[in-house]
Amino acid sequence: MEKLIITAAICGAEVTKEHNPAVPYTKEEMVREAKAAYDAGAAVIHVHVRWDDGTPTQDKARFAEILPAIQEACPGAILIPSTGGATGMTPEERLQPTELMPEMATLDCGTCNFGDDIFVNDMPTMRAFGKRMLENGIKPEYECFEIGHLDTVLAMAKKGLVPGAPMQFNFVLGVNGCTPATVENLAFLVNKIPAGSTWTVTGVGRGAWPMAAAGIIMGGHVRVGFEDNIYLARGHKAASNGELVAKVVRLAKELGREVATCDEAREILGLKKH
Ligand code: KMH
Ligand code: ZN
Repeated sequence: MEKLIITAAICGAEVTKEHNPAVPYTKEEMVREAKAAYDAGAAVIHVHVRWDDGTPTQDKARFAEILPAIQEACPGAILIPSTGGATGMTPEERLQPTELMPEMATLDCGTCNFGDDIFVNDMPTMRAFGKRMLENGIKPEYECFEIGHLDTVLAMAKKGLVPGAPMQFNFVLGVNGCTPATVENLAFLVNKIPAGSTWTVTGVGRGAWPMAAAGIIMGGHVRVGFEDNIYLARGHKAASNGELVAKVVRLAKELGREVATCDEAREILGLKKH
């Protein structure tokens, strides 16, 4: 089986220090959490940024300050800035990190409920994001929260509206109001992706560890991190993103799957050598 790529989603836009005091807001905290995840075995860091008070932002200058600092602390790591941002942000606001020409960025594949909010990714938004990524040579990570999201982006790829093969999907399962984090749902999605694609699974909340185990044994890749889950085990909050990544490494070892280095992850994802 291909080696396992571990992604750390170190802060997200929704989780706060009130949920877990280790959630990073400042540049220093972001670097600390990224490095802890990298040192533990993460090859990919999914990056949202916040202002120092914790407010989520897609500000280009804030990304321009934090992405290089993370890269310096984590040589060779693949950084995937978010274009999802937080619910309620405009498409223009969300697209800002793509102006920095990252090698990858997320592309969210459809509108969905998101807890009490609605995460809007209508067709004009998706076409604009696809166009930007084609123009700027950015490989998208296609975020699918619902089964219909996958069909939508596959149809867009066929029409050349978003970058095509080899495609990287992230199945985010267990968001309140979206597809539940079950092995059955994950298998359904995985069976629909084109040959030669790669996929990652993200289990949200209590779905985190069952989905991590499923991703490992099904030959996919795994994302963990405070964006998705703050617990190392039931009732036990993680002290860092590094602890969450270290648990994936332990699970992989127990289940006989080797963990990919950054260089190996680049090769698996079809990215340039660093
Ligand atoms: N914060 C969520 C509303 C992404 O990074 O592209 C969207 C999100 C997805 O986190
Ligand atoms: Zn995200």
